[in-house]
Amino acid sequence: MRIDALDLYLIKMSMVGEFVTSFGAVQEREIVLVRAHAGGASGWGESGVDGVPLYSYEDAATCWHIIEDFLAPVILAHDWPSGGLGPAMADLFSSWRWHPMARAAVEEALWDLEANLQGVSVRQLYAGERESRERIPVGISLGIQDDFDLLAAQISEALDQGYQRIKLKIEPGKDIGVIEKVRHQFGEIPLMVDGNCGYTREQGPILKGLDPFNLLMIEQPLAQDDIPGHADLQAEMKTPICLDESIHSLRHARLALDYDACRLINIKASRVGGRTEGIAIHDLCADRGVPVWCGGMLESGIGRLHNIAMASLPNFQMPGDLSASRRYWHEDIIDPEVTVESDGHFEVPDTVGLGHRVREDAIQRLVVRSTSLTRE
Ligand code: OSB
Ligand code: MG
Repeated sequence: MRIDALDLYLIKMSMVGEFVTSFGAVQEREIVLVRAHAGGASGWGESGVDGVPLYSYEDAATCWHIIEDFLAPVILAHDWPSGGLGPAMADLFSSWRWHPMARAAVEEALWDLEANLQGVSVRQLYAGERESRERIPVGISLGIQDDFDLLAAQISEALDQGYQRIKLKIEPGKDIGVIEKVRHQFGEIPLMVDGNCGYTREQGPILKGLDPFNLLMIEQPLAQDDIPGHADLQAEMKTPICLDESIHSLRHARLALDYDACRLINIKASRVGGRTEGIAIHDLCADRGVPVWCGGMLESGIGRLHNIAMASLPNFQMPGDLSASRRYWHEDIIDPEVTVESDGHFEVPDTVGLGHRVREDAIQRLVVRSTSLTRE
């Protein structure tokens, strides 16, 4: 089978509110979308990149370049099997180095294409032989907020909306004091923090100072390339460490678990080069008795639906960063939008493909660059 075309879109979506982390503030996202066509069907994927290389070294321009100049020519020339497009792509590029977010976007489009060709759900393809759940618990990630009253209002609103755990972004100087106040005001709500690599090893005492607050976990406090530092810290803390930025592959996940550098892993397909690798990390963690959860990259509805489908796999044991469309967007590019039920769950679609319609009209209004790549 041949892939007939890959369409690329760069869209700009302005966010409902600014999102602040230890690495910077985001108010508008630059999102690269991919649509793959074959056999009269198509499929959509989204990369986790943004306009500026803050969370990752990739940005929208490198993502576009890698797909257009390197991935697409190989994909369009390849003779594909009639099933398993996602894993086949992972295999095809297994000796190529990095650029996970560029690969993940194309790989997602191939998974959705395949689901549409076969008339099954993306959820069913991601689950394969595994059980998958119809409903998944949902958590929310709240950015750094200088005004505590505003943060408290956001927490109250999230709890009212049913979100089953609250993640707060922290950075040096905006950590222990904030968490102390949150515990004082909200009691034992399911609470965790994310440092986004903002702390040095020397700031370990601050991180250890979070131990008395009974947090579900502390996510990625130290630098992304400091797995041993996280291992030393974990040995001295009772709060479980969860790695995000440090895990770019199955091998990183194995290394981190072997070193006891974390007790949990946040899986983002965009960070690990695609759903095939993400699911392999899910399976490794399941074998080792380590729970995982699904992270987010402020995705539009397309990436969000792929995340929700993947998070239906059995070892996604904790609520993910999978909030409703309206948490980030005035208007999402899918119809219907993703909504959270009052008991803090999402229904995982099990109809063909992603299960929601992609709004091409909305994409056309938001697009700043597009191209359609076809065989020579
Ligand atoms: O570290 O998980 C993170 C957003 C952008 C970049 C990194 C992260 C995040 C979030 C929000 O925490 C996740 C989401 O709701 O999409
Ligand atoms: Mg994180």
